[in-house]
Amino acid sequence: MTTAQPHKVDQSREGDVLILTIQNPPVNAFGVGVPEGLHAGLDTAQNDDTVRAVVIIGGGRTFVAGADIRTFDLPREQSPDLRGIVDRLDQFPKPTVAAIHGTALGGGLELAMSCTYRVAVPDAQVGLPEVKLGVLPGAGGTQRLPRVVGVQKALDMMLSGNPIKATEAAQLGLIDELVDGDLLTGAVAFARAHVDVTPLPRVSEKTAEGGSPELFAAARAALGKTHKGQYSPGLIVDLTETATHKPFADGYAEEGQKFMQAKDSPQSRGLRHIFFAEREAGKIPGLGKDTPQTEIRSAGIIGAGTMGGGIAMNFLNVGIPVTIVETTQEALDRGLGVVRKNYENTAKKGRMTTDDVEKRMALLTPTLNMDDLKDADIIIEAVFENMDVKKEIFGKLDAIAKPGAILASNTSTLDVNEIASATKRPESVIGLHFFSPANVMRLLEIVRADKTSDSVLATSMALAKRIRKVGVVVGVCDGFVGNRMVHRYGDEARKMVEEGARPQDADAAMHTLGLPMGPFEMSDMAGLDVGYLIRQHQAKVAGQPKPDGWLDRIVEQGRKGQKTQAGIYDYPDGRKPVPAASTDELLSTYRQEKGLTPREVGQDEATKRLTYSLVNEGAQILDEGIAQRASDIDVIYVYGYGFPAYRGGPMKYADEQGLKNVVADLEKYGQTPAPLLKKLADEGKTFADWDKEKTRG
Ligand code: T1G
Repeated sequence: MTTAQPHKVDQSREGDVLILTIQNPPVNAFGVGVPEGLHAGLDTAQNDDTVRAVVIIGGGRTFVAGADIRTFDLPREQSPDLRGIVDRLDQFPKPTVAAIHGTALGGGLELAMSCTYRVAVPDAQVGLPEVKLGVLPGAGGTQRLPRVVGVQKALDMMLSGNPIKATEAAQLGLIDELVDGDLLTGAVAFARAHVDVTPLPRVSEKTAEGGSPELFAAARAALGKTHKGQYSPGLIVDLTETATHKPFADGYAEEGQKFMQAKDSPQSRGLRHIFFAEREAGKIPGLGKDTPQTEIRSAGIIGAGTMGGGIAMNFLNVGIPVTIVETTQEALDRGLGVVRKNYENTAKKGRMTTDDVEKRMALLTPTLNMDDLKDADIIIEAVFENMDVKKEIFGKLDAIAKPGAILASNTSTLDVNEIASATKRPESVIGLHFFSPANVMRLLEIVRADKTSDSVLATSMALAKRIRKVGVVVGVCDGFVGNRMVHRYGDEARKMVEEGARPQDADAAMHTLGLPMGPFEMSDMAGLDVGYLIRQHQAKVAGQPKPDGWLDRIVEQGRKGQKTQAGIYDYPDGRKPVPAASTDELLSTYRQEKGLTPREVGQDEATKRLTYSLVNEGAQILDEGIAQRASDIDVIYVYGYGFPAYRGGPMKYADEQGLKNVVADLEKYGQTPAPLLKKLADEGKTFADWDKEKTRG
């Protein structure tokens, strides 16, 4: 008989076993109502002598996926008391069995580790991902995990934040039994088989094996590289070390304090912001689950260059066959060769088998004939950035593609409305802007053209998730969102150098902020000639004089960037940028000729000018409706341009600095604040406020 509790835990009986089923969809986060329901269940178990064991299981698709992240900023007394439950289970007088399917993550695994036993279905996953939210396991995880799986494995799991499969967890002793067949049946049988065990085994009474001063020193040393600029990883190492030489209670108390410190850090706020922003980005007002979608069973790609090949890999990786078109056999062979080589490199690193490589390559069909795309459910054009060429291709596709096929362009800046005008089916045309390398970068800008149908948009969003991309809907304008903002950022960086900064000063400022590359390292990597040709073309079209900026002069010296081993920087080893004397000389001559008096540009000024140029353009983009949310812009910058997730993205970073301060600094350094930014600052609001008001409609 099941008695549904006013809380989020149902109680039922299987003979002498009490079953507590957590019902908090969609992922059984340990939210308000869950601890209360578990306490009610444990009271039943404690006060009823006919109950000899307890099974705790998740309702729906998973066990507990962790503490409810939305409650982190609640006052302590309103926050669900996970530690209270964990403490009670740790000392519970009757055997308790956590029955795991789906995921047991964070507080979910901590809950399970405080039970007497843990059983799981083989495809379940367990882990402590708290570091990805800028915190640390706060309900005993740093003290229990090392006591179960040993110090090194515990550090690997807590610092990577990645889950392990239940099969591996069983080998490590973290899972006591794998259940083939029905989980609940298996868990009840396991509980029954252990009702007479005394004393009950308790994880908190084990010892954490395998620690050593060298191991912890190495773990700390690695953090500078693996978790640059982050706060909670160091605390995780400290607490793991504590678990090796202090009593459980002491380590547990220390963990509680350190968790509260980490939870209130700007880095945790940034990482939690991105966690939810990524999920919000997938929601499009007006598009619900009932929006019809096309089933994508096959894809066609036009162009087997770096982008076309990389895009193809995303489909092959999830088993979607791809027909790839080129104009010459040589280009086809080269393109397929690159795809194969990428997979073989992955196989060499042990991340896939040679059999996997062959399976993926077997799904890739090369052809010189565009007619072979006639049955594809989606066709992605990935040729070079020329409108005439793209329109010609889309005109041909219009005649070849089957009715209802999605016709997508991978353009990074061009007008998707104009591309769509080359077809008689503009409702089927959309932009899918992949970021290079397309098989690695997770961001996918989904460019909604004026006539793109809801069904094509919904299908594209679902496809993004299926091919493991983070899809963000953007509107049509030059550069959409990411590249439009980066153009402004590049303008400001070039202006700073005109005023006296060295390129490496601008790049260093961004490194300090946590970006892997600054504006000039990025330009050198992309190729300086790309921007050069755009500037020359734009000046010609506008009837303006030929541009003669310092960067134009560098290109005219034949220094096109990393690809020519010389650009703004020199590349003696082919990859690592080294400040170039020739750039210093060119700048000195340039400034003399232009009558520019160089001045020192400090790091604080450089950071503000560069970061706020992104924020300012982002505010303008929001105002024009090109992006749906400020948090969407954050997702674009974190996943597409390496903005540190622990800063939350440029717009979140601006909120943290205070928009009034951002406006003051923009004006101080000669940039005009965008009207929306100015308005929010004047009203004492944040971009987050704007998002809330906007989504409230
Ligand atoms: N809290 C609140 N909401 C959550 C949540 C969580 N822990 N996990 C997911 N959601 C929401 C999510 O926002 C989305 O909402 C919906 O559930 C589906 O999620 C003390 C402090 C479990 C692998 O970090 O990794 O425990 O958009 O789209 O792709 O030590 O969710 O539908 O409104 O991601 O199937 C540790 C985070 C917390 C796990 C499922 N746990 N979640 O993936 O669905 S900190 C985590 C995930 C902690 C303790 C500490 C994934 C998933 P909406 P989804 P999915």
